[in-house]
Amino acid sequence: MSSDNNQFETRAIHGGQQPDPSTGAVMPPIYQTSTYIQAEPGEHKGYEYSRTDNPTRTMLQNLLAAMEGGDFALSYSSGMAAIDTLMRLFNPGDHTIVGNDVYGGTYRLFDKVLSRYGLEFTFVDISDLQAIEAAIRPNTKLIWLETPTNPLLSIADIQAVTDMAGDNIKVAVDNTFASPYLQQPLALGADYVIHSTTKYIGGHSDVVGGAIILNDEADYEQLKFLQNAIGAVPGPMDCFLTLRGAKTLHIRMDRHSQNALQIARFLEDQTAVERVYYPGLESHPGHEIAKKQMRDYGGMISIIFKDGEKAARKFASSTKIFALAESLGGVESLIEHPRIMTHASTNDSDFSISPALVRLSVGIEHVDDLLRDIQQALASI
Ligand code: P1T
Repeated sequence: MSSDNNQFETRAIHGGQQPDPSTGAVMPPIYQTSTYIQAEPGEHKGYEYSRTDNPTRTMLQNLLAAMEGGDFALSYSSGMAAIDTLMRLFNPGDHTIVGNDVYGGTYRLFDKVLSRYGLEFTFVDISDLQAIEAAIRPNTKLIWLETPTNPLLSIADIQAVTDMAGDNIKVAVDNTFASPYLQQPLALGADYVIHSTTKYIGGHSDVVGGAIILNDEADYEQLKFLQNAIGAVPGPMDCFLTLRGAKTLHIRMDRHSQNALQIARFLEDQTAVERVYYPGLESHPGHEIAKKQMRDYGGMISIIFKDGEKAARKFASSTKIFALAESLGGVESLIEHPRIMTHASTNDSDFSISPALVRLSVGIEHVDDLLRDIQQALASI
């Protein structure tokens, strides 16, 4: 898979895929079966039971590995299931350094669930290399980066962090906001890439899923064991939908990025807006690092309103094309209020989200229509 030397666009369409050998079907069949016939006990064609393996899932996993330039990929029933399974590589007493701006569900899983099983977490600003280094303890086993972060779009220098982590500390990158088209963490030294494939990879807001991509064979074997032992696997129909969506990732990401940059520049000039978070803006503190490690800057923007929560809520309720809904990364534009919606689980922490903040997932509609929608919503506040 990583020996596939084709460009990303070709790998996104053909990576790890072959026409179905029995029928010649060019598109992956949906193997809607839970079990497989055996000639004799233990004698089968590589598939025994669909929690363990399913051919549609195998094709999705092959594609995801090819897209991230990794040797192995594993698919899960959600991004959270992928994250939970990855964390089971670690043992009670192991310490993880995590960004203090991460998806609210990731914070909730680490702080409210996994900490009960003896895993230790320290939350730091991952755009600050010294802060990460200062948090390292003798029992630190993992550094967990989301970059760009959700929802503040902070940027971690992946290469600098993996260099600092050395051989004894693993580095995981949640690459959901960037997608494998815009950023390839394994090539920058990361050990694990995690995705909520619900987002840009699926791309059409019609399926929930997750993935882990990696190069280390021993870790892969352990994760494959855990995938079967825990059972948080996607069904064949969900694998098919994700596969179908993934093939157009590159052209969608180009348009998401173009639209978002234009909208971020427009928002920067608006008097109602105090601050715009978008790594493609020269004013963004992580812009130079983003430029170095990303192909483009993606479709996610956050904004702080000068008039606080009231203005943020009114704006989020007034758009007509941007739909007020959780999630991101689909072809359609979405808007949400993280403090009330996706990040409510951090409200009791030191890094709760400002009530004046609204997050946009900029879709691939015509940018003039999106700008007009934003203008009329600004006029309403
Ligand atoms: O929703 P799920 O597929 O389980 O993925 C969880 C997840 C993991 N990592 C990141 C960076 C994410 O943004 C998410 C999910 N995020 C949202 C639903 C959201 O609206 O931010």
